[in-house]
Amino acid sequence: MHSVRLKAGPNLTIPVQTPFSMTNFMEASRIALPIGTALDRFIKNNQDQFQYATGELSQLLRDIALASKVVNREINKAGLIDIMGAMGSQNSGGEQQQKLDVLANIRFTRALTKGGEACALISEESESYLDLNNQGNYVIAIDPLDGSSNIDVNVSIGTIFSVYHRKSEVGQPIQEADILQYGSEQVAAGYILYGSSTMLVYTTGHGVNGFTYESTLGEYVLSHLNMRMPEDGVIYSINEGSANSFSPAVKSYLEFCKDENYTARYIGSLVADFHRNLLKGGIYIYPATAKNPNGKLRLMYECNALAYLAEQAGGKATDGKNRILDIKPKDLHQRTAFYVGSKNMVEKAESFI
Ligand code: FDP
Repeated sequence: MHSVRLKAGPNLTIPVQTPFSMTNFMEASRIALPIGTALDRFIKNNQDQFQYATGELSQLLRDIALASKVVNREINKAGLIDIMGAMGSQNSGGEQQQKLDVLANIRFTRALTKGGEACALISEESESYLDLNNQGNYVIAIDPLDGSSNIDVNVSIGTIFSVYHRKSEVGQPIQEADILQYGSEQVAAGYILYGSSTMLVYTTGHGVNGFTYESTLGEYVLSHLNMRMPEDGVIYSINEGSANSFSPAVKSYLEFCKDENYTARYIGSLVADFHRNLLKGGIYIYPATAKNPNGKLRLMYECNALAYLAEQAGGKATDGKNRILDIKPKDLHQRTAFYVGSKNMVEKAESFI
């Protein structure tokens, strides 16, 4: 033990005992500790699992990761500069656009345009799809910033993305068949959760892996290898404020949850509610309501990606009856009821519908 003297005021010094050997040991272990596998290396090491031109998908994922780092930086500055609050404009669904929604849309669009791998971009923020580059092989559907109502109050928000391989030949104009694909045709999907830490979670159809953003390194580092959603759980997430307009079946399922003493958790940010249920087990439900008779959530850039991730992690996703990934989209901004989470919980909920 060493003793050092700290100045506590103009004339006062306080002796402090510092365990130097312990400090040195901790510092040495920190330095010796491996950082872990960075996202780039992980993508590269697993390229051969992917059926198409592997380098392109890797580049796409890197573009998304890079844009998410910029968005993450802006979100972290949200209280300091004028990027909170409404833009005064509306998105494709007639909802108020927040400044950060618009900013995130610009960042992801720019990254995907410059990357060159994407030929078209479907976004919650744009009425029709964006024709990016006829040479690109991939169609991306994205909700650049999900959970808008939580932006101004420092609560977790997210980005959700789906990746499809185009059907038409490269160089030809984009066709409707390139855009309106089944969720089951996704070749990759994922989300970024801007929470107490920022995480990127994705799948290319070979399980689900999660990466935590190490801000001092500017890298996503593998933190959750081969994520599995528990088959059962005790958490149910639903906006019960709308319960008056739920169907009798949904109401009875909620009674069942209460009889079972389940725990209610509803952040109101789909990505955050999904992520918690992925780790702990649980069910997220957004059913049809009087206000949203077809459900509120968007099939193409919210539900499909999460349904793919859920299934890849051993969970389940339906609209109450049908597998989400088997719903044929007729419209870019189509809505659906959404039941997603632990397999047994989703099946139990379905038995009420
Ligand atoms: P938001 O409208 O705030 O963007 O995707 C839409 C979404 O959030 C989900 O993230 C969230 O789970 C849900 O809507 C919340 O809707 P309610 O406020 O109707 O519960």
